[in-house]
Amino acid sequence: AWMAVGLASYAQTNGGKNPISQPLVSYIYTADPSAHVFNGKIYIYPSHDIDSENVKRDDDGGHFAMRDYHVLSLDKIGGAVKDHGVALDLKDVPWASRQLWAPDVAYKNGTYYLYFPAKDKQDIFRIGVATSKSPTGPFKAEPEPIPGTYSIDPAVFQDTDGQTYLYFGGIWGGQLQRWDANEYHPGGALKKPEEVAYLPRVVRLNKDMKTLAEPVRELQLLDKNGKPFLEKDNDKRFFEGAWLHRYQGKYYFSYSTGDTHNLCYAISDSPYGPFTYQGILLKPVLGWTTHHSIVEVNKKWYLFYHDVQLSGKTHLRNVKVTELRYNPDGTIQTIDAYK
Ligand code: FUB
Repeated sequence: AWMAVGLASYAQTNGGKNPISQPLVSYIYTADPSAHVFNGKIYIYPSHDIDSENVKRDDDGGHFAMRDYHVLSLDKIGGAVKDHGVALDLKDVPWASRQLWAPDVAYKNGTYYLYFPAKDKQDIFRIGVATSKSPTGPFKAEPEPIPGTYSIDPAVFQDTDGQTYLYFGGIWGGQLQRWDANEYHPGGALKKPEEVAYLPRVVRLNKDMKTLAEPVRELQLLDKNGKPFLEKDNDKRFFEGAWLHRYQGKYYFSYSTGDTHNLCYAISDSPYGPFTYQGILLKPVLGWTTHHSIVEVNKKWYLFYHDVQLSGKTHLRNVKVTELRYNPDGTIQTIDAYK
C-alpha cells in the first residue's frame, strides 16, 4: 500500500526565471536522496528525518536519530510522489542500535539490495545490507553488518562490465577519522589544517552483493596539479556523501565538503581513481548538510539533494530535485538552487 503525497509539481517559477525546486514530500521529513530508475520508474531512497527534540544533542550528530526508511517513487520528474511506507525498521536490524543514516540501493538478478549505515551495539558506524524482491521493500536485513565496512554514507555503483563498487565514508560524526589502514583507532582525530585531508573509501563487492571482494582502498582525490587536498582546503576536500556516476565513458565522483556546505565533483578514467577535482556542482543550500545523487532519466540528468526549506532546522530536511547540465567538455554547470 502506498500513500499519495499529492504535490502538483516539483518546481515553481521565479518571476519567469529558472525553476526553483520545491520539496518532493512535505508531510514527512526526508534527506540524503539516492535516486535510481528501475523498470522505467524513479525510486528515491532517502533518510527519514524525525523530530528528536528529546534526544540529547552531541557534537556527533546524535540528534540525527532516524529509525526507519521509506521509499518514494515517481513515474516521471514533476509527477506525483508516492510514499511506499516503512521499508526497513531499526528494530528489525539485529546488529544496529541507532541512527539509520543515508542509504543507497542496487538491483541484481531479481533482488534489490539496500545498503545503509547505522551504529552497532558498540556505537561504531557500520554498513549493513538488506534485501527485497521489490524496489519498495519491505527489506530484510542480514544479521550482521557487511564484514570489513565502517563509517557512513554507502553509495553503490554498477559498471557496464557488471562489476559493483561501494563508495563510503564521512568524517566527524561519520567516524572516518577513527579508521587508519582499515583498523579501528577509537581516539582518531580530525586532521589539522596543514595535514593531508582524509580520503573517501572504495571497494569492489563480490557477486553476492553482500560481501567485499578485496580490502577497502582509499580513493585518491587530487587537485588539478595532482596534489592531495589539505584539511585547510575544506571548501574542496571530502567530508561525506559520496556518489559515483558515469557519463560519456568517464567516472564522476561527487561529494559534500561538509562544514563548507559545497557539493563538489572530480573525474577519473577508472572507478578506483585517481579522481581529479573539477569544481562545485551545487552551492550551499539552506541547512548544515546537503547530500545528493545524480541520475539520468529519459536522456536528461538530475540532481537529487536536500535542504531545510520546510522546517528551518538542520536535522529536519526535505528532498528536492533539479536538472543537472553538462558543458560540451563534460564539466558540470554549477547549480545555485535559489536562482
Ligand atoms: O542523514 C544523516 C547524515 O547527514 C548523512 O549520512 C550525511 O551524509 C548527512 O546528510
